[in-house]
Amino acid sequence: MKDELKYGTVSSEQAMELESGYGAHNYHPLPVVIAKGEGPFVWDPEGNRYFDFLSAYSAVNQGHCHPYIVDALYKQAKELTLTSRAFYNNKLGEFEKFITEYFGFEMVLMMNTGAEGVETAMKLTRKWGYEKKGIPENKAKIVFCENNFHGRTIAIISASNDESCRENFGPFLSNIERVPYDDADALEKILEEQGEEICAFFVEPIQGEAGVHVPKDGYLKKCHDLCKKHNVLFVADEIQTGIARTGKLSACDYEGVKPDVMILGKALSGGVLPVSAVLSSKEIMLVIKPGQHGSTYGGFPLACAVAKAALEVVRDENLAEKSFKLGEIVRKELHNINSDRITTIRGKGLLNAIVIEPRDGLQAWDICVKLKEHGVLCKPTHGHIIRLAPPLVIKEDELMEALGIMKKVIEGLDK
Ligand code: IF1
Repeated sequence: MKDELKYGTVSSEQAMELESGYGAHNYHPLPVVIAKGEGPFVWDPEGNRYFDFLSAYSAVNQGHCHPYIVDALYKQAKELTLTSRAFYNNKLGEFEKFITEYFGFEMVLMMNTGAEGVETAMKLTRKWGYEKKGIPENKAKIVFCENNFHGRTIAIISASNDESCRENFGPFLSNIERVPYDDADALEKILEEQGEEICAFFVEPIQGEAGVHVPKDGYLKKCHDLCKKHNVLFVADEIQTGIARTGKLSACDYEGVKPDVMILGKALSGGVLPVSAVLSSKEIMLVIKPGQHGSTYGGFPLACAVAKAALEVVRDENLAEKSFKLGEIVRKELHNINSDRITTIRGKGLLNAIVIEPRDGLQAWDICVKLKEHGVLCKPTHGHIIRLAPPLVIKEDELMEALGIMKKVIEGLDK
């Protein structure tokens, strides 16, 4: 009898074979296996160390396995993990007060994944549209942006124009409109034409998946004001841009915009377990009555303990200020890379991306593989864009070391 592999002792080779043999092929991971994480670093089973420049798509802003967050998980896990909302528990109410005061809203509805947060916001804004705005039954429309990414449920991909997210998953939801991103005039036009039946406008303050597209200054403010004028709810999806990632607590803070509804996820729990939150006002939130929406794990005691600790880390370690300062260093150093393969550098705080011109058969993917071989992990999005998003706890000298590796690898392509 072949020795059963003790769980977690597999080699990189074995880990990749096992995933390929037993797991759905719904991802195409970079050929690297992670066995341990600490701060901005991860290690493979063979002990090689890498800088993590993806941060699990901005879910690990506080760094891998942050001791304060893991300790909160450990303490709560020994006390009480899950009650369901059939009963009260001693953690949810305290956390709801904490998070609403932390972000400046009146009420919160806790869910688990980001997609569930977006779905919740879609249901909430529709219900508000019927019961508060007076939109006729089943006529409510929601406006999204071209090239959005809000998750992978059927309702959310109904709003997507990315064929790879939609192919053969139809039929899709109706009453969904899309306008070009970073074009307030296009939003104004649809609001003037169909505003009576539009309940909400959903927007990412920076489009992450589309390639870290930063809109022009004032775009969010203009959209917010247009929504106000047409009695349409402004919904900010801050699942990737929130929690200090872009150099402010929320990306909307750059324009002083307070969304009617804000959706959080990912780093809300510091990458420890899935926690999402929909924040809004009492007037909007209370349209959902008991029994009309929820989830077994939504806001469970373990999530509340972990998320409170994760937010305390963001506050006490000044991660927004760090992200802002280090982000300026990143963009400056990227501009110092002497290679015309890099055609664009963009981002805010520690959410950045470089656009790589494919040449000599070398795509962004190949460059990511070379970077991996030199100890930096990142991944391309949409073929030729490499997103660069290290944990916000990275130290300046560590950041400079990683950027030095990028400079060496990318300049080395043309030597
Ligand atoms: C994948 C992308 C990033 C998000 C925004 C909602 C969600 C996400 C702005 C849904 C999730 C993740 C999903 C993950 C890869 C990653 C991603 F490439 F898919 F688009 F980050 F850009 N709103 N983004 O970015 O949250 O349900 O995943 O918790 O699906 O491949 P989730």
